[in-house]
Amino acid sequence: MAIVSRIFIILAILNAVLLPTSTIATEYVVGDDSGWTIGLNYQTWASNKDFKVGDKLVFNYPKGIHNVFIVNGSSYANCIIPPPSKAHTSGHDIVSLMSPGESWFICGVGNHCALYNQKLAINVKA
Ligand SMILES: *[C@@H]1O[C@H](CO)[C@@H](O)[C@H](O)[C@H]1NC(C)=O
Ligand SMILES: [Cu+2]
Repeated sequence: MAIVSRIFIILAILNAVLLPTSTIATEYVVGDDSGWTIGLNYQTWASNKDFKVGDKLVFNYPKGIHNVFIVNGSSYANCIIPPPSKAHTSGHDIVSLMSPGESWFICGVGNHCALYNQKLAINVKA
């Protein structure tokens, strides 16, 4: 076999092996071991991360103590809680980041958002 076609085959194999890993989705546990709670600064948590479309956020918390709403920018800024039917309440809520741009999340329990800053804003890259 000619050396050129051997090189071609090796490159094709490398491409098949390496390419998917470079586009693999990352799963981020919000707040890491602390989870989704009050008394944490989620902007600090997010600040060293590069979120991209296809990644996932995992919100861990004791069921019933917190919840998760995916909200718009003004709801985030002013802690406007959407209708309860929109809440994620499992205690292990996995949210896929589907579109590029800003994404906002708040807790809708009590005044966790307004008084305890339980809110997260991230920028999702394409
Ligand atoms: C943002 O979300 C809040 C809470 O659900 C809602 O009341 C408001 O109308 C929304 N604003 C826009 C611009 O969609
Ligand atoms: Cu909460």
